Amino acid sequence: MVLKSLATAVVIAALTGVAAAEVIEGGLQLPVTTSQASLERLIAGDAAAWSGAASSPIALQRTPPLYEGDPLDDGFRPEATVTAVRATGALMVRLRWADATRSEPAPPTKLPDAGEAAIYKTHSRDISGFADAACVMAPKLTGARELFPSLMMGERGEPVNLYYWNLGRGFERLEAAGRATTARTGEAFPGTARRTEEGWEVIFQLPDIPAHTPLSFALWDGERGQRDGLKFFSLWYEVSS
Ligand SMILES: [Ca+2]
Repeated sequence: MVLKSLATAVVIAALTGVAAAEVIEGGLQLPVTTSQASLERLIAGDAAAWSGAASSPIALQRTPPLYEGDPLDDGFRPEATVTAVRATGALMVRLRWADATRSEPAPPTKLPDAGEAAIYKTHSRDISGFADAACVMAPKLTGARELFPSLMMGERGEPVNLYYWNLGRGFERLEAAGRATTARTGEAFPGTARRTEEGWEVIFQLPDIPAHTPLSFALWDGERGQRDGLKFFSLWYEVSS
């Protein structure tokens, strides 16, 4: 009787296993395809090199306004997809999203100082404009885990790598261990960005991050005044393989 009950339980578990696993895991899955294509072709966005890889829609949230005058959440979320390919010694992540505007701060301008014409004051940034940007966040502790770190840039004891692209600054790895701890490393990493008919396609060449590591994605539209913590962001997606 016990055995039969046990067997029945196993059958029920087998029949409902997929749904149960989804509930228990709780996390979103990021399918990963293994590719024999060269990193050069993948990072160049070569259609044939990426052709076998599945693209998944990214469910995006928006952070609440952080600064006075920041726009309120109007409910808009850009259409976005992620595609991941494991290649020689790297995890290639391609983000595509809709963005009607190519938002780039104006380059620094030199204005004559009020006193002497020979002295020039350089404006380091045009504060009226913000750059389009994107980021892939990964915990430094990679691999399978029961609990995911905080989406707020990790937390103490749970540092994260931020693979960040910005139209004005290019590709740069940042680090953080909690909100407002983001630090620049001065370290660049390979990536490409190009305008598409819909918006942006940005390809990140990440280290060979192992299966089951969670990744989270963030997008900024400079046209909407987005910068720093004001952005679109996703929950954690677990790298499937
Ligand atoms: Ca834009």
